[in-house]
Amino acid sequence: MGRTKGQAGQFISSHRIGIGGQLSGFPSLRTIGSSVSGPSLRHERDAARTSTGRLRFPSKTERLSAVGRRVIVGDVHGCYREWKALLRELRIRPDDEVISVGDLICKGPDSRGVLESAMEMPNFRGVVGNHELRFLGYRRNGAERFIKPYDEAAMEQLRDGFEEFMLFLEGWPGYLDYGAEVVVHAGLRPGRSLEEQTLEDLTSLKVLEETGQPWYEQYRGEATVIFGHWPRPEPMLEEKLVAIDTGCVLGGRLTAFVLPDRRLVSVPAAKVYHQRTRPWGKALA
Ligand SMILES: [Mn+2]
Repeated sequence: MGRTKGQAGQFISSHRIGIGGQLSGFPSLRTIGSSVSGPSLRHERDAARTSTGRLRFPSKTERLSAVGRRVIVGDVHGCYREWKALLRELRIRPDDEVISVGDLICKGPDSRGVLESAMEMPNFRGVVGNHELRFLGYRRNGAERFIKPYDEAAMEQLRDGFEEFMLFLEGWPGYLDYGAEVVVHAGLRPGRSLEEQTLEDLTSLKVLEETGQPWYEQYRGEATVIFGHWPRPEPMLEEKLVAIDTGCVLGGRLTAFVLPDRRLVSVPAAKVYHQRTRPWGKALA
């Protein structure tokens, strides 16, 4: 679905599906080419011959089920058990696309297990979160001087085969643009097109300095933005804004947003893995 110009000229995209979010000076993050099959290819493949020999194309409903669902998962933070439980709950099939909003790793008990599981999935995609970005930074600049206390456990978990994990994370873009929906880790700065967003904002934006308001209160774009990063006790489900970080690692829940039916599915955290240092929903996490 092509998008028209939104207010303040936001989020004009000529691509059906686009990915991106490069920050100049951040060459370690490469964009990958659009690898989501376009609907036309799918239709051709899924067309079946009828008894009269004519090609019969699937109906819209059949097409959606053939193409599979788009399952967008909130911040996992190494909560392997909940990650697996959520995928089980969703009855993930091979043709479903599973998309992480980023922050698959850090703070939780098993960053390695979560990453390995994602790497094995045929239709997995991720957008980069601030924690992945920091690990990619460690790889470039050395971790010693910059490492955060809670990174040490994840570092240890990822030590064996570290480079392979980093190569996997390096392939994640700053955003995924599906036309009617955009997936991003943290936020979009109002008044800028998708292409103009910085990786810093895409992975970390919470509050606008000028107004002290959350970025999404100023969002006037046409696309529905699905994002994580900002833990809250309940997901936010609005027409144009879907927030799905429900603080699993803090003892909350792991939440997925399922398209095309716009359904929220979540599983409870088995325990508090990481102590919450701020009230729910407050900035500066
Ligand atoms: Mn985050």
